[in-house]
Amino acid sequence: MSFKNKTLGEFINENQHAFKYTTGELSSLINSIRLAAKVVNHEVNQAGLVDITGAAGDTNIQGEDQQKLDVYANDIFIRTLINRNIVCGITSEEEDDFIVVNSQDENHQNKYVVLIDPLDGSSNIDVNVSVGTIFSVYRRITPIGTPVTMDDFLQEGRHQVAAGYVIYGTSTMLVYTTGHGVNGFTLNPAIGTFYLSHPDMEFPEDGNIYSVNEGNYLEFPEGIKKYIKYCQKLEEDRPYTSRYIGSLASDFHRNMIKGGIYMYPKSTKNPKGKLRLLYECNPMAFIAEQAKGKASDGYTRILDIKPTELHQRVPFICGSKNMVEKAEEFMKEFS
Ligand code: P6P
Repeated sequence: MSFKNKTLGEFINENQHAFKYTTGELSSLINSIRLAAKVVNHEVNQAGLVDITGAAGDTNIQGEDQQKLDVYANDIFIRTLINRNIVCGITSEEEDDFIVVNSQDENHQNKYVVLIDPLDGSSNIDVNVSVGTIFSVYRRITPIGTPVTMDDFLQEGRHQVAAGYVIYGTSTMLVYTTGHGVNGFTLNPAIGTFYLSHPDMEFPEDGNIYSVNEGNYLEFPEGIKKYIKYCQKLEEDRPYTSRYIGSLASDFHRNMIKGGIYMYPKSTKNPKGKLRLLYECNPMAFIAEQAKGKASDGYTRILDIKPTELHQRVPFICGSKNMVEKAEEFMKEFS
């Protein structure tokens, strides 16, 4: 890593003006994510050595066995966000209900809510495969000075003011947008600093990688089945390559760099899909569109879906624009 690269802190300060609401709050918010990511990264990287892997012995509202690192990451991100006194509310995959943050001056002057999947893909932890953190930021819509309500969290994804993910992989990266493009920062662990390594990230308009759990093939909608067979068809620019890490941030990140499509369709096992709209699909869809990609549920733009509950699930198709549109064509033809 060349030290001539801009640091995350320098980048945030340089782009402060671009964030229409900021009075330095965005900087503090992204900096709190940065700090928490470094702390979680330290634990993830030594997961095999300390008693931090395996099940925590509890289940979350999704009915999923909480891994110890899930609980640890959740605690770190929530505590860091609260300590920075920027947010007025937090929703986490690991929390049944949203958290009302009573700002230190106790009069709810903070303007932002954060929705987070603190450790996505945690089932990969014990087998040393990359995992991620996904976050989404909105400006509250209820009156400042009052406790946040559910309405502050159930905004359409197009109202996000920032979104990003961290990948704890062969290197640790923070990728985020505030609505002015997508930029990627790589952690230099020797000095604990994130450096701008992937400026202005964009999805290639087309690609030849498709990511889907084909173990669920028989349960997929007909349109998805037809699209998968289209990807596998022997023709001049096919068959495509199938790549599926089982960690959304990692599959998304690879597709954004190389071109590709990620799909988590509905199935009989997951009649509304598996991925959560508020803290997985919306942030990834915001990033995708800012990177000239596309994200839908097969029919509707993800960012236009009106949420009705905190942990609701939606079918998710996301990636290179032409590939998503091809999949949507099959969904329309065979709906
Ligand atoms: P499956 C991880 O639990 C996750 O939410 C995404 O990160 C990942 O792409 C997907 O679920 C994996 O789910 O059912 O294929 O194991």
